[in-house]
Amino acid sequence: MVTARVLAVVLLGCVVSWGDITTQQVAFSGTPGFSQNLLFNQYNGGGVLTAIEITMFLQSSGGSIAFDNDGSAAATGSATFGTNGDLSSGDVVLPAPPVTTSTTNSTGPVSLSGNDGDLVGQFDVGGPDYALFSGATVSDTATGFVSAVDFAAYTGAGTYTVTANVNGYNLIVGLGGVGSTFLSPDPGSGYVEIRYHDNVPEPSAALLALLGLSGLMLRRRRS
Ligand SMILES: [Ca+2]
Ligand SMILES: [Ca+2]
Repeated sequence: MVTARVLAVVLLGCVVSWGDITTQQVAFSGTPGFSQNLLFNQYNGGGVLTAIEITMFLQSSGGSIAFDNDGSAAATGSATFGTNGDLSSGDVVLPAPPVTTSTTNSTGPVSLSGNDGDLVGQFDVGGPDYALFSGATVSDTATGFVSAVDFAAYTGAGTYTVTANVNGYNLIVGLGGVGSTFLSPDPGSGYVEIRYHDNVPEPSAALLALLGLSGLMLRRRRS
């Protein structure tokens, strides 16, 4: 009776499929303000796709923002700067909401004295009316899932292109009338990773287990 139950469980195993994940990772790099085409293989695993997961990893290092106050009054404020990353494709429909990444450096409070006598309208380095902030190495990761209605373009024996778009940004709060220069960080390294989750029936493994159990039962009957 017990062996019959075990046999039923193993038989069930023949029809239950095994989940599998296939991962592809393609790197990008460049100076912000770039779009880089990344080539991926379509899903050709012979199973049933259950999910398509798209991840963007963006890392930037360095960059800087500098201020020179040309006004006579002292000025205060703050700034953030870094890189923004997003994905686009003419071949496949990407996840919604979109997969976007953003690296952030923050200056914290910026306090500048009034113009210290340098030329107004000309960015001048140095003095108490000047400040420079350098960026660190910062990163961000975002993941999204493709809608099941859009799986068809991801399936087949060919390839498709996903474009990584990376741009520098800076956001200054306060510091009205203060001149600034911004140097975009180097994104350094980044990648887009696409993971296919599928269900692949594995009858051979279940069959082997079944055969082994049958052999065991036969041996027990003989003894
Ligand atoms: Ca000045
Ligand atoms: Ca100055």
